Amino acid sequence: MDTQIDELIKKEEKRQREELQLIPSENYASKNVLAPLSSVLSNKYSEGYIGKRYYQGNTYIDEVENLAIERAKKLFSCNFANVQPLSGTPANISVYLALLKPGDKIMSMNLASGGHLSHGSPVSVVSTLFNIVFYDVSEQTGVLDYDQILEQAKKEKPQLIIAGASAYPRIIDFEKFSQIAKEVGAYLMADIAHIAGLVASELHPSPFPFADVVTTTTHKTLRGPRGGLILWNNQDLSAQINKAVFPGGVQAGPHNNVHAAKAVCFYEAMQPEFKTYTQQVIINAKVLGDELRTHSFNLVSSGTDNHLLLVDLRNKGTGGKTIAQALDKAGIIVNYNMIPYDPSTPFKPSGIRLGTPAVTSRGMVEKDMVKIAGFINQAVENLSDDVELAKIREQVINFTSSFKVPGLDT
Ligand code: DSN
Repeated sequence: MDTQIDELIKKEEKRQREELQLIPSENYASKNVLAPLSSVLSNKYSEGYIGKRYYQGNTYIDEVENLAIERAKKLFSCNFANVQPLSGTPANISVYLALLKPGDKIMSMNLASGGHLSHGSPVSVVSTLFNIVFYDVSEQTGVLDYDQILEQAKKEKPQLIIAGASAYPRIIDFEKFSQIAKEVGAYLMADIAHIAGLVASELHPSPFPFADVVTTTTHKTLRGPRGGLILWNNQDLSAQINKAVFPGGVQAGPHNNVHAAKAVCFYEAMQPEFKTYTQQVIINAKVLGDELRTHSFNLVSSGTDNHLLLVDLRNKGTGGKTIAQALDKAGIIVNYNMIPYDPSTPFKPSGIRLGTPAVTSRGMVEKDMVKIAGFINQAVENLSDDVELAKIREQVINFTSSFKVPGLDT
């Protein structure tokens, strides 16, 4: 045994057990999802696709990948799936390479409005390959304005429109996006990485049949292993999408252990208990948001329809980074984040982003959200007082100790 690594894993287990995990893109995978990740499936090379590998010995690897594909298609009600993307960004880049030529125009959500780096941020390779234009949420409401997006699309004439976000707390209307894309002759890609679990439970409208291609990760609200996934309906797109993933250059040898864990995750997401879970995720986010508002925290868009909250901290007189760091000292894990039209920079943004997928996986319900909002408020009121923050941390550890940790205890 590598005692150094073993010790670090134990420390991380303790951290995940004791602290409040409120990063909206994180979750606790079950033991059944975690088990295949450390299996012998990790030993095998299998470049290529089922029945068409560049390596021998892939009989069972093919069966694993086929099971993952069939379950993904069933879960999201679509015709085709590629389960090989290593994560969300490789999935997104594969789709761009499949559908576009270098220099084509992508219209996507601005990072500050809730978009994602891989949607064409200037710091991403995507912006060097393609011409990027961003749409924003309304400055007044913090919500997408579809009329304004249509006008912009007519003017910009993009070849691809991306609907999807990393920090948008409201329902995304994929049907409206598809009307806009059709009107300007663009493909529509939906990136549902954050909301995949809600879509799988029919608690957020599905991007099908509206989007040409859907990408997601499997480890956020879907509660699977770290990984990506591409879904689509039109067979005419199959060759180009699969070719972009491999051998097109985004990645080579697939991670077969992760395919198996994805298959388990898709199975789990089809069970009635998963819908009960995702319903509670949404209820918890609403309650947490309402409680934070009673402590005079301002929420972008004034609330949430999904699993996440974006807090505009400008009335607190302190930036998101300082607050996220103070909350960390108090055992409350969130991330600092830009807010729409943020007057500050991505390194010192004016917001924090938090969500309820992980705490709900631990069995927390409405009354626990009231408690969590109280801890957050207490910590923010004692930002520079390390002694007080340490006392809050003790209370947090005492609070979390009565909740089991999926993957460790259950
Ligand atoms: N890191 C993911 C998130 O937190 O939303 C996106 O890459």
